[in-house]
Formats: sequence, structure tokens, C-alpha cells
Amino acid sequence: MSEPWWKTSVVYQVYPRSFADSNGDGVGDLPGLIDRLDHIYALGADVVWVSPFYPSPQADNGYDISDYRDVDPIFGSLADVDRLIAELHSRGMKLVIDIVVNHTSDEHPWFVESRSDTTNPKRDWYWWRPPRDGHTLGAPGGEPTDWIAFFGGPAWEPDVATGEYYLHLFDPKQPDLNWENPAVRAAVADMLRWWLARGVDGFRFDVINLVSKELRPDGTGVYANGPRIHEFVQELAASAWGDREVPIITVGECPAATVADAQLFTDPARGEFDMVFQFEHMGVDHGPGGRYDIRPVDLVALKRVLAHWQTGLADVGWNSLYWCNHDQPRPVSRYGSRNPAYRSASAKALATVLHLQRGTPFVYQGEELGMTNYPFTELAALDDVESRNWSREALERGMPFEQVLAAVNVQSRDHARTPMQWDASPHAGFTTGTPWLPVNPNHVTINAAAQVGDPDSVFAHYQRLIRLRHDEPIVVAGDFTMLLPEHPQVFAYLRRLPATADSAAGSDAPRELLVVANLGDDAVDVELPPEWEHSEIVLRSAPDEVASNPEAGMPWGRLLPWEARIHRL
Ligand code: ISL
Repeated sequence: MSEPWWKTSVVYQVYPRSFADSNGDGVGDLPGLIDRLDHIYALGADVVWVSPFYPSPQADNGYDISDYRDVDPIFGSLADVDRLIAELHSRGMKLVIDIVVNHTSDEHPWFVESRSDTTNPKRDWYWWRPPRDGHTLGAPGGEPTDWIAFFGGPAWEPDVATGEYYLHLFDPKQPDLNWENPAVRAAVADMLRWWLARGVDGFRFDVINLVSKELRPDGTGVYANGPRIHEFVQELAASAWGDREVPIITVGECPAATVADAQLFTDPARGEFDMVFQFEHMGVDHGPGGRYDIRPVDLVALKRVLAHWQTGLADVGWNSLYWCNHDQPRPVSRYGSRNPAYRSASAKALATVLHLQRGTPFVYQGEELGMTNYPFTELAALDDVESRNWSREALERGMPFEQVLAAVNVQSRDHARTPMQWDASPHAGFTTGTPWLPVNPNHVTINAAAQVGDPDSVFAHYQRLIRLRHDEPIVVAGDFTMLLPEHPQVFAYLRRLPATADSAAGSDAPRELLVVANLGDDAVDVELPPEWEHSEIVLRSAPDEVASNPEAGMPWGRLLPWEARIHRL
């Protein structure tokens, strides 16, 4: 098949702060990551995406960058990046770096210059505005627009020295770059070329669909997918990587993007991104008040959203597939069983229904072990700026402490950020020092050392799913049909490779797969298409009693709790 390499790849995301600490300072680093690359290689992932490692005041753990062309000393040096690239390439793997260019740190020299004087040449590199008519700077209601920042509070920060506000869609320490200014766009493209020349193989673009915005009267402003977004992305793609012989991988993180937006972003003919991170399926347990306004996961809605993306990008564009990243709770805690006896089975079932979809799967560090949320008992233990701000505001609004803590225990971004669980030793093998965020006490049982090499482990299941994608063209190229869409407990679909669309797959290659999983604690009987009854089972995960005695009187169509199967015709 002449598919681009990223269509057959699986990406593994590393949050460097929490992956592996080589020098005992309690913070993960690049040498630590390099030491652990064989774990990712053994899993079978093709690409490693590393969250930001650039110099940063760490107001948002590195998503506030003060120098795009260096490495923060807490993570290592540029020489370590070069070594990381070489070590990955020697294993046939690739490196994706994280590009955060909707905003910089307020300590980036560009912003330091910009704020120094209203006449500074870099003034217009950011969004500076005078107070609203009739208001004084900093007085209530003086903000130029009614926008609220993602991390709470007004999105405008008064700057007393120059008498104006600057825009920050996130933290005040993350001022938004003004992409309307061509010099900003040229500087970004230049920086990307610099990293490509260093040997990186692709980019993940942080909140990239926020770079085009329209400041307008209250209630009418546009902060996402603004009028020039596709123009900006096309220009960037053409100037930074359009001339590459070997294609790179590009992923645009796009909060609030619809399928229609994604068709535009990922249509190869338009020269924008290879795929986007969409957020629709992340909203199925959010109420009208947002992510901390928690609702039970609605499986029917979750399936509807994912099926919509599968069919919406079937003819044009490409999907990314993910359950987790450094901003989300742990999938096994979010969508899996409340019963610890089913933790491992539910991690496998969730992985199965995601990885057999069409798209490029992303595995977030520790997901391949079935790592869980952390049991926070005090708000002071939180590090994440978003959950700290939200919990402070919620307490101020009068929400009882127990309710705040419960919400944070479901949704905090810190759940994904507790240290990687390598082994059962005191700090889980993550560090010899004091970890920057506590290690989950369950590391004594949930850890890599216990799972790697164990054929029944969550890790082994991920290995099989990844191998299946590499071996079976149908997993990459087949079309998608959801089955039992209204079933509240079962996730089932078909993948089919139409005979015409497939010449290279060979005549004996399978043309149909059935994926079915019970995402519940009770056994369930479902009506599956009868022609599949005697089909080959490619992969089956289920609690021990099935694994040890697969045909133990199980009627066709019965699924044990959290059982997942892949059938082949
Ligand atoms: O998921 C979110 C909605 O509550 C936010 O946590 C998140 O800020 C949003 O998904 C955008 O994320 C990206 O940009 C942020 C950074 O904090 C996140 O870590 C990053 O992934 C600002 O750079």
C-alpha cells in the first residue's frame, strides 16, 4: 500500500516531567526518557511525541515557552534532543515535538519587548488593547472583550506600565501571539524549519485552531476557528514543511472543532494537517458547566460521536484516535469498571474498541499498563493550574469541599501527570529523589515490571493491538460500520475492505473484521450478525474463566463482563 507512513503508525505520548528521572531531582528528563526507550519499542509504537521540554517558567508545565530553540535545564540540553533523535532513528522510530504557538510565556523575549513600550516594533506581535470606552485600566468591566480564559478569570490582563491590556486565552503568563502580523507567522515557520533540520519527524500543534480570532462586541467574538485559520495553516504548512521529500506527521490540536472543520484541516489536497485532535468525545461526561460539572459517561453518546467522526472522515481526511493525554483523566478510571477486579479487563476492552478504528492511535504513557486516577484527599496536593484555579473559584462560590474534591478526583489533569509506574519500589522506579507529583500508591501492583513479558497483561494486549495494525491492511484502510448503536453496554463495529479499493493486500488477506466489546460489569447477550458465529477469533480479552476455557458453554452472542473480541472473516 502506498499509504503515508503515519497512517500505519501508532504514536506514544511522553510527558517528560513524569516519565523517568535520571538525576534524582524528582522531575523526569530527556536522559531518563532515552534510558526507557526500549519500553516504548517493546510496546511496538512507531512514533514518540514528547510534550514541551523547552525553557519555560513552568506556569503550565512547559506549555508556556520562553525560548523555542533550546531545552529547559530541568529536562536536559539540546545535545540530549539530538541523542533522543538518534536513539529513536536507530530503532526505526520517529520523534514528534510539541509546538505551542498560540501563545508564548510572558517571559519570552518577544513578549518582554512587546510590553516594554507601546511603540516597540514587537508591540503588535501580541494582542494589546486599551480599556473599554469610559473605563480605567484594571477597573471592573474595563476588559476590551467579555472573554473568559480557559483557566478561569478574564482573558485580559492589565499592564499598568503601558496602560493597556493583553490577551491570554489561558494563564496570564501565556500571552496570545498575534497571528494577524505576518512577522509572527514567519518567525514560527522559521523555528519549525530549524527543528526539522535538527532531525525531528513531525509536530503536534497546541490549540492551533485558536490562532485566528476576531475581537468583537460582547457575545459575538470568535476565539476558535476564526476567519483566517485555514489560510494561516496552509501558509505555515507550505513554508515550513511543504518541500519535504519524506513526509512528516502533523497533528493539530483543535478544541471545539467539528467534523466539518476537520474535513478542511485534514483533506490532503488542501495542504494543512495530517490529522487533528478533536474533543467531542471528551465531552460525553461533561455537563453544561464544563469538565468539572460531571455526568456519568453516556456510552450511547460516546459511540455516536466516535461513529460520526469515523464516517465523517471516511472519504476525505484522517482521524486521530485517543482516550487520553496529559490533560485528561485516566481512561480506565473514566470509562472502565469501578470494580478493581475488572480494571485490567476494562483497560483491554477500551483499548480494543479504540485501536481497531480507522485512524492513527495515540497511547498516553501508562495507559498501556492500565494506570488509574490518583486518589487526591487534599486540594493542596494538586499542581495543575486548571484544577487549582477551578477548585479555588468553586470554593469561593460556596461549593462544599467534598464536592470540589470529588470533581477534581474525576477530572483533574493531574491524574495523567502522576509519575510513570515502572516497578513496585518506593517511587515506582521513576526517581531516586522526591517526585514532583505523588506516585499512585497502586504502583505496587500496577507497574511495567509486573506486566512486560506477562501474556495476560494490559501491556501485552496493547502489543497485540499494535501488531495487528501493522500486519493487517484492513485495520488501517477498511471502512467502518457501527453495530448496535443504541446498546447501552456493548461497543461493536465492522471493518470492511472493499475488493476494489485493495490491490496490494493480497487475495488471502481478511476483508472483514468484527470488533465487539462488553463495556459493563454484567455479562450480556447480544444479537450479532449470524454469519460471524463460526468465524476465527483473532484476539479475545476476557476475565480468566473464558481465557482458560474458551468454549465453556458460552452461547454465541454472550459477552462476559468487559470481554472484548476481534473476529475475522
Ligand atoms: O482540556 C481542556 C479543557 O478543559 C484544557 O485542559 C486544555 O487546556 C485544552 O485542551 C488545551 O490544551 C493544550 O493547551 C493548553 C495546555 O495547558 C494543555 O496542556 C495543552 O494540551 C495551553 O497551552
